[in-house]
Amino acid sequence: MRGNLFLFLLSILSTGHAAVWTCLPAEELFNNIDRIEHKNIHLPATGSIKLGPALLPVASLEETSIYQIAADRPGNLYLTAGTALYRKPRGSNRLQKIYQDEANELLALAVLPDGTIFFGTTPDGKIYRTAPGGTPQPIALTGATYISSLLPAPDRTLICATGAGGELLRLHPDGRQQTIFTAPQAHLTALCWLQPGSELLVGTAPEGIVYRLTFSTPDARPRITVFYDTPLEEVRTIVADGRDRIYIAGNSNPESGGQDGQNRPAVFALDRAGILTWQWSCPDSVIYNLYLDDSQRLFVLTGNRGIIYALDSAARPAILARVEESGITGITQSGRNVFFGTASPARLYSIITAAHADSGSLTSLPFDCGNPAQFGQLQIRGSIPAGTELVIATRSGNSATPDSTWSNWQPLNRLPGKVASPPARFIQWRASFTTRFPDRTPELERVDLFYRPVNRAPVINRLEISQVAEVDARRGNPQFRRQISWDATDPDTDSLVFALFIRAEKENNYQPLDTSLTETRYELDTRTIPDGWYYLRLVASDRIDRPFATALTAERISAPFVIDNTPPRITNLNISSRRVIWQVIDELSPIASCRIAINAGTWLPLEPDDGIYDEATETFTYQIPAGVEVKTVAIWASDALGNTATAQKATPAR
Ligand SMILES: [Ca+2]
Ligand SMILES: [Ca+2]
Ligand SMILES: [Ca+2]
Repeated sequence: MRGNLFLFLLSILSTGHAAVWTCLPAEELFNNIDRIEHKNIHLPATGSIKLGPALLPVASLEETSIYQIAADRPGNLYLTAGTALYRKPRGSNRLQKIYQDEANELLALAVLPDGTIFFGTTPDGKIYRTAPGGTPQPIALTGATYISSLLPAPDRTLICATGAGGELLRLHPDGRQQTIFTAPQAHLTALCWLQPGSELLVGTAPEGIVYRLTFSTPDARPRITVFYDTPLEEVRTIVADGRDRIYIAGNSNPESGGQDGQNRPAVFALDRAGILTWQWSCPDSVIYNLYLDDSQRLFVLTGNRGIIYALDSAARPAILARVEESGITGITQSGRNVFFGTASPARLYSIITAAHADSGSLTSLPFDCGNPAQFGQLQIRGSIPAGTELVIATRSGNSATPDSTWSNWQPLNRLPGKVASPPARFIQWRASFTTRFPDRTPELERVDLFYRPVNRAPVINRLEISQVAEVDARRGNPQFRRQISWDATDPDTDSLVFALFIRAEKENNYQPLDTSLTETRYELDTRTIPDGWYYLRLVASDRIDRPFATALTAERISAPFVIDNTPPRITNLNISSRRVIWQVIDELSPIASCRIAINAGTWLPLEPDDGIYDEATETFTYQIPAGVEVKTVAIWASDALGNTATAQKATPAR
């Protein structure tokens, strides 16, 4: 295969505020397979996704589960399913039932190269033998209730793992039966030759111990040591690669509090000395079987999602295949084909690991842009060899989970290309792989999708003009320069520019004070403005950061406020022998304070006749103390904005 690597470099987009959703499908989807749709995809935990192996359904069975599958040298296949034994002749997809038990399950199966079949029945504990082309004959009654595993030995004897007495039996061709080991555990669950004839591994339950039995001669009692004590309850299966690597799969008992991570099913890789190289924790609820393929990949057959994982020599996992059935139980090689069987329901498949399925697809998780967004370019990193195709389609919607309100899938015409999905908050892609050559597949390592959140308008939270403090008004400190200030934000963190306007209460139109403010304050010199009541209008715009067509504004009108730069008037000042009387009148504002000085003396504070400074006209009366002869009177008054007035009067000469 020519490794055409199309590297699509990211182009630099000039759109302001473009964001990119980068998805590494392997990393993100391997652990989320229950949230995505995928079919015929090889999905590793890291790296590239590609077409999975070709899977072919061969036959459906009426039983619930296939237990074991084995093949003879010519390539005929044998399988046990429930209480039945089937044969699939080489080259035919028709299953022949060759044995049907009345009540017992056929958990254990062994097939010799010449087609001789052994199977064990549970719970009656019998072992049957079938010569090639013959009918099954019982050859042993073990007395055990479980026959869980049968393993032919090089000396033509048969090793039988049983329960619930934990007995390991050797069955001789003449029918002689010999107990070679009785484990302290109730169940012997798995058998594997470490060295055919002389070193045997025996898995057990419920303590998950694997024993090593060493035979000096076939008839001698074996030397027994513990090969490995797994932290799990059940040793399900043991596989040796014939060199120095042994794989043990174990399950925890779900009733003893498994499934919390620590007690997940696991695969342990050890060397011949029993030293652990790695262990892999399986995300599924049970491991049914292990299988080493020709390239030393380890297949892990699991339930209850119908997944076959492939582990490489460093325990890096990939989802190799997934079927509709909930469990994958038995597996064997026959010629160049590998066959596996399922449970719930029982179906036989062939899997061609050297060939890719001709099509497959996978969806991403929906991506949340945070707000409605418009979509731009989609780019991939991967390879699309000649004769293969990779089509990316997208759909969008405003609900976190895609439903009927989402847009339809719309494919991109080319890669990289423009996403056709309408603006929405969530988006999802689907990659469809096809190939015309079984040895070629597109690969997909990374997807980048550009989007731009739809512009949102600024928000003005406050608009105020400074007031003259009451204490300043009383002291006669007017403020001609008034501070206008505001708070404004943009939800997209756009830069804002402000326009400030003023309008007299009696007029219709606002007059601009400044239309390109970038600070959030403005000093208003009121001396250029006639007295009266006014409103302010502030317009905030994000046009600095947004193209004209999409820029948005917000506006706010202030509370009415008064401008008054005219002092009050002091009128009707009259002096008699007993008292001084006068009025203070302002055109616009309440009077704030008034003082009197007699004969150029100290300024004395006064209250109005009605006792409260609350009107634009206040009347004052000053009682002249007894014995004081008034020659001059001075009056000082201020209005609510601190504008001041004075008046003086002398008494007429007598
Ligand atoms: Ca904005
Ligand atoms: Ca005034
Ligand atoms: Ca008053």
